Formats: sequence, structure tokens, C-alpha cells
Amino acid sequence: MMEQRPTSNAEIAQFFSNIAELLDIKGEEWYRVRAYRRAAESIAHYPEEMIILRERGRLEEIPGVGKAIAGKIDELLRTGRMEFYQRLQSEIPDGVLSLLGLPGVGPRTVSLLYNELGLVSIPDVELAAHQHKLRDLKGLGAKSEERILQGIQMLHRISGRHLLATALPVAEEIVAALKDCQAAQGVTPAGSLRRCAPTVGDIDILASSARPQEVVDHFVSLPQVSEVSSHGDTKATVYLDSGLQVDLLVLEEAHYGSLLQHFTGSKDHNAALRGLARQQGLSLSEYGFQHEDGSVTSCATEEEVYGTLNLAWIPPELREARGELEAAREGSLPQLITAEDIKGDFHTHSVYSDGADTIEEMALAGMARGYSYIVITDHSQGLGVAGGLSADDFARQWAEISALNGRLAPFRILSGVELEIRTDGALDLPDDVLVQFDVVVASVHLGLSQDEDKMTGRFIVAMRNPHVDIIAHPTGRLLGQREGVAVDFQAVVEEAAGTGTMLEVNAQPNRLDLDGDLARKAIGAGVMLALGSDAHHAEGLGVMRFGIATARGGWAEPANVANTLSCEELMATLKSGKA
Ligand code: DGT
Ligand code: CA
Ligand code: CA
Ligand code: ZN
Repeated sequence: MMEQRPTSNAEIAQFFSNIAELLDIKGEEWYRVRAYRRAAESIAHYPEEMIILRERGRLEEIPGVGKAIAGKIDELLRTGRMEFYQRLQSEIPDGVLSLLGLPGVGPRTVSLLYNELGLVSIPDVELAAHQHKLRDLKGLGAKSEERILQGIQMLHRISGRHLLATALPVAEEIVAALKDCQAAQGVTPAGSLRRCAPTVGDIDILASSARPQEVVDHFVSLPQVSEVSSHGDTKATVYLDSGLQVDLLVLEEAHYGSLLQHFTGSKDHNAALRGLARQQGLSLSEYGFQHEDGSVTSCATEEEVYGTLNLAWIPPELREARGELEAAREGSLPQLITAEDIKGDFHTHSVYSDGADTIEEMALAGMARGYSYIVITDHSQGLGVAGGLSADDFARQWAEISALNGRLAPFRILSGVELEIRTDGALDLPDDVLVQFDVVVASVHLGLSQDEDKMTGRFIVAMRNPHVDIIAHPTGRLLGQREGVAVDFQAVVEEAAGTGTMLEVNAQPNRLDLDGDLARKAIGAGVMLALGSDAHHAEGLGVMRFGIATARGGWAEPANVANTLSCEELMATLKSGKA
């Protein structure tokens, strides 16, 4: 087998970011570590390919890339290896880098775990934490030990699950490949993927066909498949190279509605539906309704399945046994928000802070998506790690925005800020600066382990400020990495409603924060939702679809979501909107 050489900017950047981590773990000087980290960042975001730059002898034009690093890029592209990296790797066992994947554990802590206790894997750390060996490490203590243990337990809980955003493109590719099979009709994803759950255990795909075996055979021989786990005449289970499991089920067209309904789930929704069927003397399965005399009625569409039980068709995102059957019976299901309703994006970053693209590039991407506005929300100064801006920096930004607005009209770039709510609860910019933004989005990135009273207090102070329009990613959860902060959500929602502050549904695939349930609580209390991609580059605006799916899971109608407002309506709705 030929060894694959790293050639893309992302692959090359990964080498340098690994080097930075390894040096940091070794305890090297901070400025050396930072130099590699910087180089990794700028290589990852550089608009031209390293391969081309190297051919033209232009590697050193990249910010943060000097002679030494340019030499390493050259070596990597020429030989597929980097001597320096190899040497570092041989000094530190493989598993040590994986410790960085632990929630709340950075290179400093990994350095302690490895150098002081000789821990080289996550199971090592788990054992040592149970034995209370971590609390005596310098700067760690019992609380950190507890937090690390909780993090490991959370990793166990979500292990084997995949982010919706990871699974969805894979599923779409397989659906498209199955459609190439002559015998296949009605190919569609089902299961948690169709319900747009934040994470999925596996990908479920259904098809109808008069010749199921042909479809199943086509499926197991797709090039993406790395292992066939089972292969029957109407169903199969396979694994892909990425480790994702895919289930396929094929039935005759006459059963298709029953099949689709059954395999969309959720289990709880289906159990509730079966209960309802039983009350009407029917037994519900993936083949249809069985009557008391033993005869079976199959349903070709989902509408027939629900209709047989006198229910309106229920959108998949609502099928979680949270009152959707009652609403479907009463005809009070929500008219859910759709992608077509979205007129703008409330949360985007540019090169002014930690984004990769200019304001203009972000705006053009928004226009290409058919939006009428985007809000640029670069970080405020308190978030140093993200290159946060001072009041003077923002003044420069406003000038650029206003020039761009002259050129791009009627499209509007709204001036915004992702305002840090400091650990002591103070806001990161004074009121006389805040009043000058179109939209102020406040959020917490620091002091996330504070207790519930403190944390709730920080949010309340922010919402009471007359200029703060939106609280971004209110719980701070990171799927697979970090639980949400300790906060009295009921108090937050009431304050949001009272002060007319919106709560964000952050569309980043590993955030989806608020989640569906909390979004529904917020809506119930009369709070307006604001959807934000939190994009750090132009293509990043595309994650909006996951925000929309999450809002739908929260039963959101267009009237509950500020992104459905026109720019004029929005300005009239914002707290201290300038005319
Ligand atoms: P996942 O894969 O863990 O993200 O969640 P789902 O909902 O996709 O679950 P999955 O893949 O096990 O099954 C897909 C659907 O098929 C599920 O939502 C309901 C139905 N189903 C599967 N297995 C069973 C079962 O044992 N009992 C019942 N009642 N329904 C099932
Ligand atoms: Ca599934
Ligand atoms: Ca499955
Ligand atoms: Zn952000």
C-alpha cells in the first residue's frame, strides 16, 4: 500500500498544532509553543495551497511562518515526514495526546498527569482519579479531580454516537448512491437522523422495491463500506471506514408508509402510538395495522398511518413523546419554522477577531444564501485568546461596515459584538460603547465552573443591561466534551421574557445550544429565539440548518424566531435599536 502524503493545508497545519501540544506537554517555553500554534492557525486558514507556495518559494509570506517552519513544511511535502515531529513523538507515548480530549484538560494538566504520575491513556487517568491521586498534583485539587472524572464519564455516555453534522453528509451520499440502483424506490434516511437528533447512534436508511434483494446487494457493495456485519434478503448492516454503522431495510411499496413511520421512531413515540392503536382495537407494526380478525392494512404513506388513528401527520423532529400525539389529535401542532423563513444570521465572526474571512466575504456568503442581513459579532477584548476587540478596534470595524453597506445595499451588515460577560458578572465594554452597536450578543466563555447562583447572576446582570439583545449559547454545553454550566434556567427564561432579551439557538453542530427542550421552554415563557451560525468562516454559515432543526425540535414557529423578521422589523424589535 502506498503511504498517503499529507498535502492539504489542514493536514499540514495539524502537524504543527500537534507539535505545539507536544512541546507544551514537555514544558517548553511558552513563546515557542505559541509560535507553532500560530503557524498552525495561519496555515489552516491561508487562502493559497502550501504545495503551490512551496513551488514558488513563497512559504515565508504566510504570517507566523519563518525560515525554520518553512523548512519543515518543505520537508513534509518532499518526504511525507517531519524529522522534528517524529523525534518529539518518540519522546512522548502515543496515548498522552489523547488526554487533551478530556473535558477541561489542557496541555498543562496533561503535562502533570504524564510527568508526575506517568499516566498515558484515558483509562489510566480514570483509575488514578478514582484512587484520588490527582487531587495532590500542583494546581489541581479535589474539585478538578471530580471534574475530570465527570468528563470521562460523559465521554463514556456519548461514545459510539456521532454528531448529526458528521452523519448527515455521509447519509446523503449513501442515499444518492442507492438511488443509482434501478430496483430502488423511495430511498430515505430514517431513525434519529430523520428526527434531526443532535447525535445519532447509527444511520438508518429505508427503501421500497419490488426486488429488495437487488437493493440490498447494491448497498453492501458500495465503495464506502468497509465491513458487512449482516446481509439478508430485505435488510443489511454495514460499517463504513469512519466507524459509522449503517442499517438498510427494504420493503414493498405497499408497506412503505408503515415502514418509514416505524423506523423513524423514536421508540417512545412509537410506544405511545401503539398504545393509541390498541385503544382502537388495532395492533401497529412496521407492516401496518393488524385488525382483531387478523387482517392487516398496510399504509403506503405516513399520512395514512397517522390518519388511521385520527391524527394529523407529525413532523419527525417532534416525535419524542412530548405531547405531539395530543397536539396532532387536537389539530394544534405548530407550523414549524423552515429554512425559507430565515432572513439573516445573528452570530458571525470575521478576521477582526478569530474568524478566517473578511466582513465582506461573510456578507457575500450571506447574500448567496438569500439572506437580507447578517450580524457581525466579533469577540470583545475580555476574550484575549480569541483576539477580542477594544472599543477603538470596533470603531474601525464600524467604518468598514458602513462603507460596505453603501456598496452591498439593500443587503445589510449589522454591527454587533459577542460581548464577554466577565467572571465577576461585569460586562466587557461600557454602555456608551454598547449603545453604538446594532446588536449586542452577550455570552460566557470563562469561569464556566462557577456555582449556580453566580452563573445565574452573571446572566441576569447581562439581560438587565438595556443594550444586551441576545444571550448566546446560554448553557455552554459542548456535545461530547462538556455539560452545560450550572444555571437556574427557569430564572434565566423569566428574566429574558421580562427584559425582552432573546436567547440564542447556536447552530454549531457540537453546541446546538439552546437544545430543543430548552428552546421550547423559552418559547413557552414568551422569549424570542435568535438563531446564530457562530460561523468563523464564510462556508460556516451553512450550519444554520442544524440550528433550524433544533428550533423545530423546540416546536418553534416563525413568529418565535427573530431571524424571520425583516431588517426593519428587527431594528424595531431590538432593545435599544438605533433607528
Ligand atoms: P440512535 O440510532 O440511537 O440515534 O436512535 P434511533 O432512534 O435511530 O434508533 P435505532 O437506530 O435503534 O432504531 C431506529 C428506529 O426503529 C427507532 O427510533 C424505532 C425503531 N426501532 C428499532 N428497534 C426497535 C425496537 O426494538 N423496538 C421498537 N419499538 N422500535 C424499534
Ligand atoms: Ca439510528
Ligand atoms: Ca439502527
Ligand atoms: Zn461566537
